[in-house]
Amino acid sequence: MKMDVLLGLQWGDEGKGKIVDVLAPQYEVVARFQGGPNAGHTLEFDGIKHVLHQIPSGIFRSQILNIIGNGVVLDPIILKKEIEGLGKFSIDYKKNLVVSKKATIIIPTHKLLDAAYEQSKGDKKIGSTLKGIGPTYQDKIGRSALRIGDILSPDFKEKYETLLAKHKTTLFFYDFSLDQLPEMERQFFEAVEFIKSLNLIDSEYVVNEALAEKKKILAEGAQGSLLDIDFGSYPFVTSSNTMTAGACTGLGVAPSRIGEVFGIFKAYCTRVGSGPFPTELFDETGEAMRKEGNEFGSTTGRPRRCGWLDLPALKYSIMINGVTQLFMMKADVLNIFEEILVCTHYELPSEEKIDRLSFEIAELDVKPVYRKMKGWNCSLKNVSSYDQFPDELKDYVTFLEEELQVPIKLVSVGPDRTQTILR
Ligand code: 2SA
Ligand code: MG
Repeated sequence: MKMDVLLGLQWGDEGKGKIVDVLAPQYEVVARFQGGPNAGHTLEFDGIKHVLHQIPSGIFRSQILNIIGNGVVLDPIILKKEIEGLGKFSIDYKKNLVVSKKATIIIPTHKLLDAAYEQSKGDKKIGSTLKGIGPTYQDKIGRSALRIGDILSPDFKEKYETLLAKHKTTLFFYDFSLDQLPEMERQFFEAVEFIKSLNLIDSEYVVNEALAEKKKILAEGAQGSLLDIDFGSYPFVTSSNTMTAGACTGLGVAPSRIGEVFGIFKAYCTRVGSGPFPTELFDETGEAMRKEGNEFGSTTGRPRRCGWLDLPALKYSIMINGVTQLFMMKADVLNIFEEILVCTHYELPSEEKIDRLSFEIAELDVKPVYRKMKGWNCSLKNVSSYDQFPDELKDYVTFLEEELQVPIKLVSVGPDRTQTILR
């Protein structure tokens, strides 16, 4: 049996939460492999809207085992709050949620460091979610981080103090206030006690044993491929590998065990945080997209930057991830436009046209080259099959498929589970 992977192909917020929830009935295991509380996966069903940050999106289905894998950076305070927030759904989280002992812990000072680093960057700031993601991965790679398994050790407090002392030196250097720290620490240690009551496991064994038992596993990506630490628009990226390869290292699954790779993209583009965005719209069209798509960060509430679909970027993401099926989200947001633009190339200042994301591109002032298409400009509310799509939407889908050379198997026409059209 192979493990399928579901990823965002843009800058995050493509609608991964919704799709995991839609696909979940086909799976027995859903696993998160990277990122942490910076993620905001929104699910809507039965008139309820729920945002998950660290808990995998299979949690609302009682037959699914949800794994927080080793590649994740976990904030105990936020996890405790998230689990408490699930109270009203009668979910048996002790049975349906497990956490890798090898996941890395976000301690309170990681969040302060995130803020200190951002502040020091001034207008070059990354636009981090301030959840401590970068500093925690930094400690992981620097071999000084704490891991979930450490909370069970009698000398956890000592290990914590060692890391804290290191952080305090840096915070002192940045002249960053520690006023909030005592309250954050109180919450942290309370949450750590709570986490001890969860099912803490060696998830690589659970995942591989599940594969050997022919169980179906879905790896749920967070953020998007263009925020990948290696291939995103560095340094305006997150600190993990958000791509398919990250699912291997973040769960302990061999590359030969990867099955389908579902690539999720929005019918347009959004980005929250700083960094290059060639098709960004600064006019009323962008404003209309933000309003129609309710494009505000689900973790931080920040307004998302909006723009037309960027094919060179999408092709790049498909290439590095080995995408086998595409899922197009939020088609309905484009209902309002009479004309829809798709970026097929970038024009360099030298007037040369390219469609590659080269190392230099971030530094260059590239202009998007657009293909104009007629919009469908009508509601998709009553559409329940592909046959009922307006012709212009069908043209949009087939044009993208030809360009991307990967089948678009699903088109989402609204936030609810039911507003999902399979092809
Ligand atoms: P970080 O916090 O260190 O990972 O930030 C680094 C960059 O990664 C971006 N990033 C995200 N982009 C889109 N969505 C994300 N999740 C939330 C959401 C974000 C929110 O679902 O809406 O609520 O604002 C996410 N997480 C990280 C971030 O903007 C930085 O550009
Ligand atoms: Mg999101």
